[in-house]
Amino acid sequence: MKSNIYTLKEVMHHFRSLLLAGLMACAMPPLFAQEVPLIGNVLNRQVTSLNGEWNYIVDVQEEGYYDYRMNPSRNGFFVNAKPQKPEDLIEYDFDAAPTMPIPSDWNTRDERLFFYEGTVWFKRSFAYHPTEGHRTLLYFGAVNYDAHVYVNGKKVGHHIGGFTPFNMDVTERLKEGENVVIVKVDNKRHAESVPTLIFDWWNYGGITRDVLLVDVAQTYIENYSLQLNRKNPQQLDFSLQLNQKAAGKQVLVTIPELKVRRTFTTDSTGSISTTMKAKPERWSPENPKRYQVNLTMDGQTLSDEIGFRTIETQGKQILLNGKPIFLRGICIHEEKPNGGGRANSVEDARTLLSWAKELGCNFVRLAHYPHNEYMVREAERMGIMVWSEIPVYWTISWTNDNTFVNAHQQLTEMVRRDQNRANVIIWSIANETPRGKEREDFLRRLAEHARSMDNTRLISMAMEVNSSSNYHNRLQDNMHQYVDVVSFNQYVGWYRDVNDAAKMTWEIPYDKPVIISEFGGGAKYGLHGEKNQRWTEEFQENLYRENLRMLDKIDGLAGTTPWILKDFRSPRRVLSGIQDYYNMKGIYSDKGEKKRAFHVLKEWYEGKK
Ligand code: GCB
Repeated sequence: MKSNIYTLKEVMHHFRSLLLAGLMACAMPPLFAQEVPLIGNVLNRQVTSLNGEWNYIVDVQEEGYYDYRMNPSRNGFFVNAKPQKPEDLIEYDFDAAPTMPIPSDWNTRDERLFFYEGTVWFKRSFAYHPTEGHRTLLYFGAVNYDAHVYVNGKKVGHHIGGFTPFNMDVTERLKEGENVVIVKVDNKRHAESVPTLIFDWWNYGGITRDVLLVDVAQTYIENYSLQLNRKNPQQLDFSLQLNQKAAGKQVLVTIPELKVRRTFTTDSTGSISTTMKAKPERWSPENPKRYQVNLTMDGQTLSDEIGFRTIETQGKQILLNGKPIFLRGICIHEEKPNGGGRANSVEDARTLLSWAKELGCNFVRLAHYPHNEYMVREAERMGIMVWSEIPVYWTISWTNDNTFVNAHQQLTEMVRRDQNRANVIIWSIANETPRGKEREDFLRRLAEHARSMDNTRLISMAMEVNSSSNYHNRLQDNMHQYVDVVSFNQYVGWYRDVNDAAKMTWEIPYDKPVIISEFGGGAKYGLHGEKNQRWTEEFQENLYRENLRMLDKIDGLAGTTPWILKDFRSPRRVLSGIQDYYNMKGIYSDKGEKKRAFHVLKEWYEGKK
């Protein structure tokens, strides 16, 4: 019988949960007045790019931020001081400092910074001419990991999390003529961060995605969502949010190809939530059809290209537009081919995605964090479905409230940015995380939050199996109840004997589709030998053969995303002559050369079409 007497710890725990739930329910007040909710569809807005050469200063001891007693300094590098008199002592000068192109990562841009994890300051000047009655947002596609942003010497925002966008309204901070933006970027790892202290990819630091000035009206469309209704394929569900609680604003929605032309009026919260009739062709890998959609308010039009599809599950099947589909996938890190560095361009996206296409993929798992917007949009154009993930990974700190708030925010920003992309079918909230009661609490709340923001996509996470005997594997994970698709990683043939593959049996006791979200092994391109010789292409080829045979026996297998498209940089992979700081599990080399396993997987995918 359960006693009604609670320990102090339980009471405190309960209280904390209530407090956090409350905290999450109401939007958290920003620390800086300039921090405003993320705008959607930034790429189709009126923008001025601040990409290009930025001066940078490497600041190992954060001399530019703290004084010698470690108190935040009022006169830090952000004031961009210049000597006024010959005797003035100022021990930094952005304009004399070297430059690097933004977006990029410092690790591959400056040889001295290859392994560097710490603080670097960036500065750029730009000319600005205010437009009467307009507002200006300063938008960052991503900064890894901790960013303090200053405009003309004043702080305008602080953002944590290396893979999602954020923006600030800097209208009042800008002036006619020359302006200066300075960003302090710190990519040190911490136990309470997301991701945490250890992770198997390169911790590329810097302003890794686009920096844009966005011109908007006083009252502007902050974000919107346009989706095909799951139950009624002749109905579109539309919602829109203005930046202000402005009632009575008229928004004209047109979709010329579908002859849709409707005007809606905002309510007292500055929102619209409605439906409209339309009969669009469905977006699918075979027919990645998108429609031009225009939203016009106060004479200004915001356009987008939107695809319409449904994605749902039925028992152990995934249904795209009502029909079962097998997800022929591959995992990808956001890294440029040929020497690494963060990828962030249409060209990078096309290269990586065309390699996946050549393999026969209709699906990619963008691991282990949200990738740049070009990647998602290009995949949508090319007919490739996407699994998008937040970096809740390995030793994540389940009990730290700040960690939860951080993960929650990254999830919000991921969903808000890509909520109109038809190809995004799965939001993933974690990868290989340690079990326990606290985990359940943390991940349940994330899953509920994802669903409350977007109930039109599937939720998953990469789990792990426990073997109940040597060769019998049973997936037993309480989190199954919060996801739509059960996914797990397994490394038979790499972290355990390849000959076990034929003997393995799998039991997934849930009536849900199954994705094997990782399997694979390393090989050095061009290294040949017997199939039992580790690191050879033959070893990896045999591992793939054995694994694919094994996968065919898994009941309810709805797809797989082997690990990984191409070799990628990782500080954990130190074996000289073989790894040299690369994880070698790519089926392409870093240069795009196909290893033998490529052909095995491609052939298997042919059979899954
Ligand atoms: C995993 C992780 C992935 C690693 C991979 C490996 O299970 O999810 O991030 O890179 O294994 O290569 O061991």
